[in-house]
Amino acid sequence: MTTDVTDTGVGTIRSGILGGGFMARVHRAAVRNAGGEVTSLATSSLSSAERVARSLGVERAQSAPDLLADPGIDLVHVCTPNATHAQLALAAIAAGKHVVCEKPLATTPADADLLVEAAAREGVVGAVPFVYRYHPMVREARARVLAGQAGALLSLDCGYLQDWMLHESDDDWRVQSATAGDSRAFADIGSHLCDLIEFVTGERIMRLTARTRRVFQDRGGNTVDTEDIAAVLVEMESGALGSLLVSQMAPGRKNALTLEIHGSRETLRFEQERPEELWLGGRESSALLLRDPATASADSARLQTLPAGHAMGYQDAFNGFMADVHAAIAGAEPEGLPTFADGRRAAIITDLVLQSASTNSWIEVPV
Ligand code: SOE
Repeated sequence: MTTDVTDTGVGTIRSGILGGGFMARVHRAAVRNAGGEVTSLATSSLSSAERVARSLGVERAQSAPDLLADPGIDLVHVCTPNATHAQLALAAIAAGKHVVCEKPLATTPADADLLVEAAAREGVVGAVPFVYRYHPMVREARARVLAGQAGALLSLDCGYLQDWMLHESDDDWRVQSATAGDSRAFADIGSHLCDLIEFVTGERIMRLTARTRRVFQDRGGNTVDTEDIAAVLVEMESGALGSLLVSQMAPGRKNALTLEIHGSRETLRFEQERPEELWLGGRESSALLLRDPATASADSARLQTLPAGHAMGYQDAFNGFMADVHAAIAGAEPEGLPTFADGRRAAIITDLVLQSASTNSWIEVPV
């Protein structure tokens, strides 16, 4: 179920996308699904913007300054290399635009602070696509934990594994801190994992310790100064202990986010590559809960746009996120929308992971 913003007097929300890679394609599809329009796109050059706009069916290619200044654009999507996120999002807010900024929201906590403050000051919606919150079975897990069905939180066994940076030739702007920020793997995907842990458990990470590994020192002539792998231990508010393994060099793991939560009554396990399922482990028996609107909790049911047995996936989760962004612009307060405050939280945790790795110590995480 999506909120039809045209019924709320806001009219059709018109988006402009900064960036032309994979995420630009995903954002465009989600905007259209939400009833919005992508009217403009900008990349690093007008010629490439024209090519990408044509391929995505976007009516106009503009320069980034022209797009940001365009009075016909309501919502700006920042889908550019990490190190440019903060400045572009701040410029969009200054122009009175709502903003969806790809993670990491900013490469430093200080810049993330500026963005949270600017969005609040200008009264615009600022959202970060922690879209795994929008898988219906993640909402089922959250509903069970918050209702006490899992019992007291004891421990967590989580990971986010990919393999697309495995080869030396897989280098791109992400391998260097000048364009990616000081963290790569953890900022890119560890941020999703920490957001999901706190979202599903309803608890904050209180302290952590981390080790990071950089496999290549050099890729294709570029010095690599960002990590490929991070191993993190966390302690939650309840005292529960968790292990997180984040790697972009795990052969065969394409986008394997796994969240396993051990409660005193039941274990819940969600695997992003099997998003229709939630495994419920018990001392006497276990079960595999399959997505079904007929038996869903309220917060999960509202995200279910397909009947049971018709698999919903990654783009559906992104669509659910974007529908909530449009609803928020229309004045609603959708449950679980990840905002710039959540993006700042991720920037803080990422910074502390690097600090812990460099000092080989446990570090307190501010609430
Ligand atoms: C690449 O690691 C990536 O596209 C991330 O940037 C996304 O946030 C994640 O959802 C999928 O993988």
